[in-house]
Amino acid sequence: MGADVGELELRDPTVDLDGDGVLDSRTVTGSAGVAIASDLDGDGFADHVTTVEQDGAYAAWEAHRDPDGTLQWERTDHGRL
Ligand SMILES: [Ca+2]
Repeated sequence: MGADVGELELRDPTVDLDGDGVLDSRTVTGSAGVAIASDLDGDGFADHVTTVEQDGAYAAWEAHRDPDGTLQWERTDHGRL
């Protein structure tokens, strides 16, 4: 995960993270750790991602659009569990 990852399509969400009755989030497990991706505005693309790595390092990211339309991910939190 990084600021220039770009659009992350979110298919088949399995969790209703914000409790509005719409499935909006999905957990993905890989060799590096776990990522929770959420599409809270329902456009089919993730707008929030939280990662937890095998060593306990975590980071939260939010997607923002620059005035020219370029998608940037901003790290909003990080640390170690
Ligand atoms: Ca979205």
